[in-house]
Amino acid sequence: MSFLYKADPARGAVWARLFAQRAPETEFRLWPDVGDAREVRYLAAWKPPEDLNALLPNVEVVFSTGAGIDQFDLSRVPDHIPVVRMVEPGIVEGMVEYVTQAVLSIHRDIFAYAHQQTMRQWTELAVMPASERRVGVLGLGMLGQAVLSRLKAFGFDCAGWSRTPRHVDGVAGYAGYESLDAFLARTDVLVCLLPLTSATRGILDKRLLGGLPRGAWLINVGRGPHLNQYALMALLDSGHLSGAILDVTDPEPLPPSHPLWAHPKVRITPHIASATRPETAVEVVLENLRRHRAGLTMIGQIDRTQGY
Ligand code: NDP
Ligand code: OXD
Repeated sequence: MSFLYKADPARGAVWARLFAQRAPETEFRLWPDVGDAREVRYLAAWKPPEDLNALLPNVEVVFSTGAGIDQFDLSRVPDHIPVVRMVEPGIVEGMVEYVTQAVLSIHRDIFAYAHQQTMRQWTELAVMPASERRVGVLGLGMLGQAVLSRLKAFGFDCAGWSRTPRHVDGVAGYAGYESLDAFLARTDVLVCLLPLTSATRGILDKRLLGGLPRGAWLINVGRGPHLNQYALMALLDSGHLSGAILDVTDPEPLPPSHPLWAHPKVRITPHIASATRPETAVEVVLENLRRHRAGLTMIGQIDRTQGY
């Protein structure tokens, strides 16, 4: 029984070492060294090969090496094969760190001070109590919930929006499109942690961003295609929004001539908010292999009808 890994080769080498230590009975193969493809039962990939069915005819489970699954063309994965995304503590920790630093940088005026520094200016700005800063997270899943729990501990006034009602201690919950306007109207810092699906593509548009109070900020750590980048720039230029921190763009990377690169109110990072950590991810994958053999639902198994 073989397990094939098709993603970043340097990380793959770490997965290979961990598999050798933790599951020596499983033969671990690193793409493109597929070997006898008929022996491959499990595939872990950032993007599966396009001809998955023809290339790996005996695959029983396809794992995403990321938390998101939008990079998969699910129509090419036969219906009987379960698709499992990465639900593991390492990726959660990374996202909590990134969003916390982004919210705190906004909250403590780090961008305004960076601008002051370019002018050799030494001016104190008033500090707003965290309890008066309203943070709202789109997406109350694995990542949104963890981020909100940490931000709550700083005392921020927190809310979250999801498709179905979710409870997070101390966080105001909003569910469904009928509650979106009310959620936006109380949000000074909006964090997007939605999966990219047909329902959420382009959701961060003129209407949604325009529904935020004047002076609000956007942190997009979901996916680039959630955001209409031209609507964002128009709202930044009109002063409706104060700034944006974008870890994801469309496309990635943006072409050198793209106006977002040089926009004074935009900070860009190259999709590094979080990544699967092999040490913790391999444990979850091994648990999932056990569950699969026992006929149990796996951790992170997606609902194909929802696309996440
Ligand atoms: P989950 O699947 O655990 O959670 C998704 C959340 O979004 C759920 O609360 C879900 O609602 C909600 N949601 C989905 N569709 C809608 C909709 N149409 N309307 C309202 N709410 C909706 O995902 P994760 O938290 O694990 O990850 C979220 C995303 O973060 C990933 O898909 C990926 O795109 C991105 N990501 C980015 C990384 C980066 O480095 N920038 C790293 C890792 C992930 P409900 O609870 O009702 O199901
Ligand atoms: C992910 C990502 O989805 O890295 O895991 O973006």
